[in-house]
Amino acid sequence: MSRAKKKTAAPTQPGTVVASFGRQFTVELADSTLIACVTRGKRTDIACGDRVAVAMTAPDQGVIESTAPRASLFYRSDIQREKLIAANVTQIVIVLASSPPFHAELLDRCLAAAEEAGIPALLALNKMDLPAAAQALQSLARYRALGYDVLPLAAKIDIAPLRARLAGHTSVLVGQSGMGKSTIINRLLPDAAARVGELSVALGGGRHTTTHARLYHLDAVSHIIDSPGLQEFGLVHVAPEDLAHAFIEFRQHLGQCKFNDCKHLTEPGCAITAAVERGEIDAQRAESYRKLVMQLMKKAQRWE
Ligand SMILES: Nc1nc2c(ncn2[C@@H]2O[C@H](COP(=O)(O)OP(=O)(O)OP(=O)(O)O)[C@@H](O)[C@H]2O)c(=O)[nH]1
Ligand SMILES: [Mg+2]
Ligand SMILES: [Zn+2]
Repeated sequence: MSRAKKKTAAPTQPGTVVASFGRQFTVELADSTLIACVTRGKRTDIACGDRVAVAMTAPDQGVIESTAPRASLFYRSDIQREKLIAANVTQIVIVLASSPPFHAELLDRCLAAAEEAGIPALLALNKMDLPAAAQALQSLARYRALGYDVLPLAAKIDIAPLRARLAGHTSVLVGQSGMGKSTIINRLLPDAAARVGELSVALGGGRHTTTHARLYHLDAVSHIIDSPGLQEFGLVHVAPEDLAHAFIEFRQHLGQCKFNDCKHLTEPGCAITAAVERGEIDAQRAESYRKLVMQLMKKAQRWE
């Protein structure tokens, strides 16, 4: 038997991360108590929705000792670093709006990330009460044609259509700033008081914007995470061949290019380019894919 005394680990309690502020986290214990937590070392790879073990250091403070294996992880990555958005979600709700206009390229990136993570996505087109709504809905026809679920919504007027789609899920709301994510939270949970982007006297005329992810409970089996508005969405963690697969309409054409390692950029004999030319793949979607691949290749050059 070893003579070295085994260090006894501090007793821990299981909990769920319900808010993440960079290196600080709020963990909810089984009895609903909220604990302000830091991590061991300088770990930052913990996300809202993670199930963790907490060692208490004070009645309302603790240290996250470990995280449980995740059923899913939704994240983005740029050249410098990875940004974890939410863990263990079963549905990604991409919130779009008729006004301000949404960026189709960002939508394509969110969808590719959802495909890559194996998490189903729902496209919620919010602010259907505004005049620009009809045109915005029309612009989503091509996503519908691909099989993506599009839900027209006016969160301010009636949240019921979305509520029905959240039952039994842990959902994360993602999208650009100002699309109405926090408004959705407030309509679902009037007590949540999530800050929404109304003009604020306190902010000297500035707008409230969500600065960190937060998990809310809708009922015992349905949960929803609000997240800060996305300004960028890199996918440099995804290999080029997986990226092509994440654009679902590419799949049926893959393996048919002249070159085995075709990246579907300007290579001759590319089956994706041919499908775009025949009108079978939307040119804008192909362009979204190409921009992602070019970003990836830039990264590869850096590290080689
Ligand atoms: N007309 C209309 N306005 C809405 C609707 N839903 C939200 N808004 C408005 O859109 C603005 C932005 O709403 P937020 O909920 O703060 O948007 P957000 O997506 O949380 O924005 P970030 O936190 O910055 O990412 C606010 O002024 C809301 O009142 C809607 O259904 N119709
Ligand atoms: Mg918000
Ligand atoms: Zn190709």
